[in-house]
Amino acid sequence: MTKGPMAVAAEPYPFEFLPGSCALLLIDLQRDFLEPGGFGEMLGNDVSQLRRVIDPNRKLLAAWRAKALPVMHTREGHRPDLSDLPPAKKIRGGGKTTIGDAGPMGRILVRGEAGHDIIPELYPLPSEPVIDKPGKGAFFATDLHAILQNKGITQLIVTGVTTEVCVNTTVREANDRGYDCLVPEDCVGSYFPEFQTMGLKMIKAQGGIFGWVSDSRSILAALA
Ligand code: TIU
Repeated sequence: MTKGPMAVAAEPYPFEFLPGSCALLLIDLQRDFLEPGGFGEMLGNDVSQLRRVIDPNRKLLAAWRAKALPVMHTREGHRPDLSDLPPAKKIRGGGKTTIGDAGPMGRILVRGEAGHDIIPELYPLPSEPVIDKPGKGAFFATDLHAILQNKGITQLIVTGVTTEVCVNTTVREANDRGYDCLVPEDCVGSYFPEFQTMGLKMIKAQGGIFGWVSDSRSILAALA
């Protein structure tokens, strides 16, 4: 396929980029997942696997802001009274310390706590909607779909963590709701290198069954 002027080099084929209809959606770039001493590390995960996404996301975010294009952020977490925390999610894993308990940066994945908030490097501007979601997908039990529809958005650049969990779930939910999703591989991260690879392959397989995979450099080039 030929590459048009607003096409982003991507797999499995170029992504026809419509900047006015395309939001940058940053998934769960929260302190508890990315920072040393947070919940992610407490579970035994290597946070350096996630921290490499910070710089590419910062560049993409700066470009979106410079062009006044729509930016949205999500956070995974629950109400302080845990009324939106499914009991199954609370006890999954059988750990001593679980969601809602006191953790290294406040109560784990509870809204309003330090660890639940977005890392300072990628902190939202007051004008950028922040979607607080109780699940892995950003569409479940949130107003994201309504906000996107009201803004006339049909395409999403989905970045953040983790590739195979909240990024993949959100891309699948978005796909079923009619959005075209592009995932820049340097802007998404997994604690597990094999899941990073397979999580991206699953999106772009079978002719782009869930969407497209590219990188921040190709998106910035199309935007320039
Ligand atoms: N945001 C997100 O992906 N939540 C997770 O729990 N991810 C894990 O990989 N555990």
